[in-house]
Amino acid sequence: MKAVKVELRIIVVVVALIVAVSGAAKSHFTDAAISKGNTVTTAEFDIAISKDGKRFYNELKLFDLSNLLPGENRNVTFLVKNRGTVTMNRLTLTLNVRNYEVKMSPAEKAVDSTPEKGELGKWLVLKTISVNGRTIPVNRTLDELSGKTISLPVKLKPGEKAEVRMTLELPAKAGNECQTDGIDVTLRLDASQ
Ligand SMILES: [Ca+2]
Ligand SMILES: [Ca+2]
Repeated sequence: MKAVKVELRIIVVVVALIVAVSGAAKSHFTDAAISKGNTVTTAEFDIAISKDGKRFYNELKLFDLSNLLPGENRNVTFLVKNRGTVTMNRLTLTLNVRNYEVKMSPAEKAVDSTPEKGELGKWLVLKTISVNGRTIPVNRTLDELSGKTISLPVKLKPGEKAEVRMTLELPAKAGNECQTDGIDVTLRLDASQ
């Protein structure tokens, strides 16, 4: 009985092989359609800044204001550009301010008890921000604004630019404690869809 069973298995295997070989040998017309090179990519979001509108950068120093006097106004103007492929519907500006003492002048020493800490940011006011001539009042000191986000009234389509003007004022009542003081300002522009 055992020997018969083994023989039967062999026969089954041989039949299966014959079917497979005959299937491959059978010829007929065939055809196929192929689509290659299909891709999905994401859009590019790229905001850049410039001083003169000729070349735009991801990182650029924009201003160096010196010898500011109480009662004086100064403007800082720069351009922002959408270098990406998607409209930027929201644009914000964030200032980060670090105060420092350039030196302690004799008149300043009399009223300033903190030679390691500058006071200019406590006095210097960002009066307004204008975007393409549209002005929004701010009227906050740089210390008050530090770390806060200001929305800019503009939308930028791909390739579009906008001119931003910030008007800074050192009020006339600013006293000797901010003589020969300095601030280091980091401006950050954030764009979103
Ligand atoms: Ca001080
Ligand atoms: Ca000071």
